[in-house]
Amino acid sequence: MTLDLFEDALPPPWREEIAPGAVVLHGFVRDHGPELLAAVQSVVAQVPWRHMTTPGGYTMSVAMSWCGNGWTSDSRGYRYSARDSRSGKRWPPIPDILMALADEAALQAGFGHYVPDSCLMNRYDPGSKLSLHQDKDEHDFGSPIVSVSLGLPAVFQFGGLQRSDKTRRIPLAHGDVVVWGGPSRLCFHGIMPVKEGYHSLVGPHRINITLRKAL
Ligand code: MD6
Ligand code: FE
Repeated sequence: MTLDLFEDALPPPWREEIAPGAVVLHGFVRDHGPELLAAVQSVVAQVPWRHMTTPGGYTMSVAMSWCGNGWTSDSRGYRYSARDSRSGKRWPPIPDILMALADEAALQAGFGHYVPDSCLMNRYDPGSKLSLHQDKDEHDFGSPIVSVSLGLPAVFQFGGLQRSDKTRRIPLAHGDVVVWGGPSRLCFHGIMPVKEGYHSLVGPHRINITLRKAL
């Protein structure tokens, strides 16, 4: 698929390699906020924001929604599934604009064409955070993750393969895209508590969209 949706963002957004296999495309989708937010809202209308419980029994401060292969929980815990185990219905499809964005961003970052099958969305209200974690529930660690930041800024923590490894802090702003794979794919990472603020398009929130190959 060739869409020139993102072409005007190409010359040259500031491309920053934060680790081998992890690239920040600063401002990559800065000019596409309204369409991206509309895509998020169309998904959230079908899969309302929800605060998940961690395996340790904590309620997450981040609210989540998803499309493509989404989360389901059953007696075995959380896992990716094409369907909502409660209703038996498929989760909504990934909007075209997000599929196009994932492909363009993965290409720009040097990973080649990319067809994700899962999209998780996180909404952070001021004070919300995401503790250090690894993304390891996907079946395919060979594919990168494309991560889009919208709304309020945040500080991304990025460490190594051990939880105790030193982390660096990378500021992420509205319109930034992180593409992350290869030797970085299983690195610990998190989001520091989001500061109070108001974004003209998104309001008092940060929204993160991650595109993945999960199944
Ligand atoms: C966030 N992102 O930016 C949380 N995971 O709100 C993630 O946890 C993440 O950005 C894997 C790859 C890229 C990410
Ligand atoms: Fe993650």
